[in-house]
Amino acid sequence: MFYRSMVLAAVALTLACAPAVAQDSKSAPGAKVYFLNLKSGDVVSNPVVVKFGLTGMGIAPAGLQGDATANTGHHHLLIDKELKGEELTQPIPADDTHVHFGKGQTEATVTLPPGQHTLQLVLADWTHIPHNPPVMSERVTITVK
Ligand SMILES: [Cu+2]
Repeated sequence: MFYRSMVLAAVALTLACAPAVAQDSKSAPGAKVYFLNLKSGDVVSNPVVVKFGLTGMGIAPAGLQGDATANTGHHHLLIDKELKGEELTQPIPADDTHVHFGKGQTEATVTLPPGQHTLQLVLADWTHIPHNPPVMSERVTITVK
């Protein structure tokens, strides 16, 4: 019984601490993330190579923490998605439309269904939570042949 309570307390404590940690990841003033090789209106073919640009902050793999990761993050590619409001203070989901580059990758190759798609880059900290204020690229609209 005692151990069970301890486990529940530990879980509760972890959940309670998560938002506090998140608020500590400030972005660097003027930091920018952007697409190096894509802009709105581009017509592309599969597979689509997407190159990530970043100035004013650095890249660090997900999961690393400590002073060394100040002013760093890893890239996320949003495909036909947007993050708004509360979503910007929580870990970015991981699925086909929210792609994480937690090893610190700076480019990706994706295959998209033919047609129009929006792409946006979001930098997030080692816990996958966007910085405050968030560092996001413009949303670009491309057409896949
Ligand atoms: Cu992530």
